[in-house]
This record gives sequence, C-alpha cells and structure tokens, in this order.
Amino acid sequence: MRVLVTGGAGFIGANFVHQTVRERPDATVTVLDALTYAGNASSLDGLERVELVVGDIADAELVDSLVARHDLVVHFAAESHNDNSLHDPSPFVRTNVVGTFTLLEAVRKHGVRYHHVSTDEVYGDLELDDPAKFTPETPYNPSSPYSATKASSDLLVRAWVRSFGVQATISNCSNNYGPYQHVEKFIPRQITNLVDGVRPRLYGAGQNVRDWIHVDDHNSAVWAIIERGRIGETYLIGADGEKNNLEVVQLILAEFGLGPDDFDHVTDRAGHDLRYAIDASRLRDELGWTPRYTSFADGLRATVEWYRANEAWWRPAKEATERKYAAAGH
Ligand code: NAD
Ligand code: TDX
Repeated sequence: MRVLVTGGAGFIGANFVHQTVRERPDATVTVLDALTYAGNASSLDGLERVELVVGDIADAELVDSLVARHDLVVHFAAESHNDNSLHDPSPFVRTNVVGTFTLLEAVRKHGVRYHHVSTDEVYGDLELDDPAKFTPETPYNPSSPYSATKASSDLLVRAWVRSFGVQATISNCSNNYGPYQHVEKFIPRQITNLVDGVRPRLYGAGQNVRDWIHVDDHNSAVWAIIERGRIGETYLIGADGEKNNLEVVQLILAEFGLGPDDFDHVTDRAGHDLRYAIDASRLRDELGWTPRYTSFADGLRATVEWYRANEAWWRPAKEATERKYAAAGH
C-alpha cells in the first residue's frame, strides 16, 4: 500500500509515520510537508520506506501528481497553534481551508481513499461543571481562527463525500501529548522551561480542562478508522483523559522534584476555551478500538524523559518560541 501523509514532519504526522513503518511492512510512505516553523525533517531520521517531498498542500499541480500515485491520503498538515492564529490568521485560512480543498480535488479526480485528521475544537467548549461530552451529533461552534478553519475543512470533506462520492472519513481528536511535539505547545513548553530552570507558565487560573490522549493512541485510532470505518462517517477520538492545566503543571513539576506552587500565572489566552471532553463510544463500540496508554501520569513521565534525552531535537526552536510568547505577554 502506498500512503501519502501530509504534515508527516509535524508532531502527530511524524509519530504516525513511525507507527506505520513499525507495524505495517506492506506500506511505503510519502510525506508531503512544507517544513514550516512546525515541521522538522529530523523527526523522520532513520526510517526506511519513507520519502520526504518538501512542498505545499495548496500547490494543486504538485498535489495532483502525488495523489495520482498513491492508494491512500492521510491528511495531518495544518497550521495547528491557537495562539498563533490569534496573532495572524492568514496562514490558517490558506493551509487549513485552501490546502484541504486542494487535496479533496485531487482525491476526487483520482478516486483515492482519504482520511481527514481534525480536532475536537470544532465543537467549541463545554462548561467546567457540565457532565456532557462532545459526540458526533454536537453542533459545530468553533471559537478561534484555528478551530474555525479546521471546522471549515471538515465541512468541505462532508460536502465532497455527499456531492462527489469521495471515499473519505473524518476524525476529531482531543489534545495529544508525546514525543516530537513542538515546544510552543503546553506540555513541551513547560518541560523544556524546567530543563532551562524557568518556571512553568499557566494561562489564567489554570482551571481550563483538556482531554489528554497519547499520540500513539490517536494514531492507532486513525488506522482503525482507515481500515474499518464507514465512508462518510465522523469518529471522535479520545481516551477519557480529562485534566485541568493546573493538575498537568503540578504533575510535570513533581517529575522535576519541584513543589506544586513553583509556577507563574501569565496573561490568559483571548477567547480561551474552558473545557474539551470526548465521548469516543462510536470508535470503541463499532471499531473495537482501545487506548494503550491508560495512565496519563505514566505517559507524561515517558514524555518528560523523551525531552530530557532529545534536547538536540527541540533546542533549535526554543528561543524563538519564547521570544514570541514574551511579546504576547504569555
Ligand atoms: P504540527 O503543527 O506539529 O505539524 C503540522 C505539520 O504540517 C508541520 O510539519 C508543517 O510543516 C506542516 N505544514 C503546515 N502547513 C503546510 C502546508 N501548507 N503544506 C504542507 N505542509 C504543511 O501539528 P500537529 O499537532 O501534529 O497536528 C496535526 C494535525 O492534527 C492537524 O491537522 C491538527 O489540526 C490535528 N490535531 C492536533 C491535535 C493536537 O493536540 N496537536 C489534536 C487534534 C487534532
Ligand atoms: O504556556 C502555556 N500555558 C498554558 O496554560 C500554553 C502554551 C498553554 N496553556 C494552556 C492553554 C490550553 O488551555 O494549556 C492548554 C493547552 O494549550 P495548547 O497546547 O496550546 O493546546 P490547545 O489550545 O488546547 O490546542 C491543542 O489541542 C487541540 C492543539 O494545539 C490543537 O492543534 C488541537 O486541535
């Protein structure tokens, strides 16, 4: 099977490529990645049966020629960081909306199976004290430019399935953690700050809740949907990992032998979503998927160890990232 992975030099995409090479000897992988600030070719070092094509998913000619020679497209490429989307939304519209449109036109023309990777943020947020979780029936209600462009891309996929019979599935996953995540994101930022002797930075009071899932569990769910999912269907991916940001910071502090108050509060994010929570019943009941990382504390410990052991991977991005945060008051 010839698999085209967009965004395969980013966090989740690179872990997907590692898992695919490890577990699927019949697969060859082409990664299409623009190597933006978030892409890192070294995340794919040492992998066999992987070719990296450096290019833009909004480049219709390139995308058409690549899609024509593959059996499956798995679309991870995106502008993915909420804080950046508040500073400058324009690349989010281009990559997330126009890029997805470009891929859909190519899979339509060549009749290629397509899986669309999306986020639970398309549903907006939940109240902290609300027992409800997101389900596939929850209405779309995105809050940020990032989530609005992801929601737009999901709607394009649904329309291409219905109008043109494109063979597509969609997944909406909760917050991922694990190796190869950019240091701009919450967990790697705090870990690498602590390596540098800098106190963690909590937005607002730290009461916002995210539903954490290990990146390998996200990717095993993506494979389950590709192999056994119903065409045109949306699957929510989550592993019952709700934690507020304060709890996460305190777990990380404990890994460094520091106390529960050894962090700073900084300016909150504009429009900051309160809580995300996923009901993954369809994925579990229909496709028989289960997560392997059932202990967040254990998964987090392994992630802290990964960042300690792989400073050469993250160090080049650290200073510029912190400069951007300082300018925004975070
Ligand atoms: P990331 O920012 O780490 O990686 C994105 C990758 O896409 C980078 O390698 C970048 O170079 C590439 N890219 C960006 N613009 C491109 C373009 N125009 N053409 C080609 N390549 C381009 O993102 P991530 O966290 O790995 O997220 C991957 C996908 O998963 C995204 O679609 C995101 O919306 C979705 N998602 C992420 C999470 C999460 O917690 N990180 C949760 C749910 C869904
Ligand atoms: O320094 C920080 N301090 C802090 O308190 C940072 C960077 C973040 N936060 C908070 C904001 C959020 O409540 O931590 C939480 C997680 O922040 P991010 O890592 O920026 O993730 P989030 O905004 O929740 O979005 C992530 O999950 C859904 C991914 O970045 C998205 O791509 C994905 O769709």
